[in-house]
Amino acid sequence: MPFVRPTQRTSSDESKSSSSVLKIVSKVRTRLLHRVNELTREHLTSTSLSLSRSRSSACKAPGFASNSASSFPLENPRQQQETTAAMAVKGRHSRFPSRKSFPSTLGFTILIMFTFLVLILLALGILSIPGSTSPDSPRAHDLSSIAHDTVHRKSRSEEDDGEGDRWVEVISWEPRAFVYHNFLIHGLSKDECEYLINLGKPHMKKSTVVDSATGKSTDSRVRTSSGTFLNRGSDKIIQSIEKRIADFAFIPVEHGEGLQILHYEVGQKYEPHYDYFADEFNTKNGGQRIATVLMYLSDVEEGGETVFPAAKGNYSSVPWWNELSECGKRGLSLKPKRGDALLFWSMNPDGTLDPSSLHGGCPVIKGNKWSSTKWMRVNEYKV
Ligand SMILES: O=C(O)CCC(=O)C(=O)O
Repeated sequence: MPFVRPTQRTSSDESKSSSSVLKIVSKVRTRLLHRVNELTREHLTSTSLSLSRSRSSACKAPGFASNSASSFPLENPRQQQETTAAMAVKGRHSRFPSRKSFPSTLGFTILIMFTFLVLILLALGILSIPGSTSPDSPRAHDLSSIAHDTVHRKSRSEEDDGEGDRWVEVISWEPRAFVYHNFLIHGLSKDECEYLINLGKPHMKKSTVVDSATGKSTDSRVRTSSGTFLNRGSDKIIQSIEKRIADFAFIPVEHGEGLQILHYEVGQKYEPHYDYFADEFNTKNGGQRIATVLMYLSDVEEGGETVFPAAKGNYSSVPWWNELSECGKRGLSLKPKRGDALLFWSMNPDGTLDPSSLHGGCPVIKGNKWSSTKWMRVNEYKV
């Protein structure tokens, strides 16, 4: 399958389309003005014609011809009467609008012009239909409101001894990214974070990346963490976490690769990359990677943020901006928080790859970072 990146809409495309809209608007305006002028001229002509006709018939005795250019010689009064009657009939079918029809034609033209103007203002976003947007709804890509755009769930402490509320937060629409706070149970009697760390710890190896030319895993300075994979569904706790991930992402458990446990020490990182593949070899089983759920198994004192350098929006407006490292300030970033899960999509709803899903793990500056990644495929991933 050829690797094709979808084209992005640029600001020059936008200015081209708005200049063509303006051209159309000015053309229509000129034509409408021209039509109004034409109607006005026709009205004046028909008014002066009927005025001159009524003046001549009022001033002249029957049987006398006028010298004016609009009159004609008449043989006798009877002939004149017939001719006047014929003119009256003809006048009713005249090409010119009658005095009565003129105001309605003009009114109709003005109405059309007004409707057209309203439509243009709506299309350009200068006008909006009342009730279609609320004054409280945030504008696209406005990230300042995200901290409290949440769906609250039953508190963990009410159902078991976990910590904190469970709630979902939208952190970005390009890429589509959501945080599920307190996704993993990390309470006194049950701690899924600790459980996953302990399962992975004895098997940690230097992490690898996929070589896009060969499709094979290779060692790289781009990714300096260590990690290991856990088999899908290998025990009850893993099954329960995988079921929760499937519910969160609306992607069946069977589409998921095995959980990966990752450990970053001070200075270790994962440079910005895509989770989708650029080779055919890695998509044979399950197709392309569609979404990722990244679970934080530990807090990190400093650094270690997950950063999206190509995210659209004013990412410096996030409420946690001042807590971010230099690397974290290079895009939309999330600070690791024990128990939280980040879901983001590598593909758009239309099935194209989303280049705004570029992401990386910033170097840890102080402390340790433990996390677990679940990659999900478009189709069933056979294990
Ligand atoms: O650790 C992180 O924050 C990023 C990890 C990552 O990019 C991945 O696992 O694909």
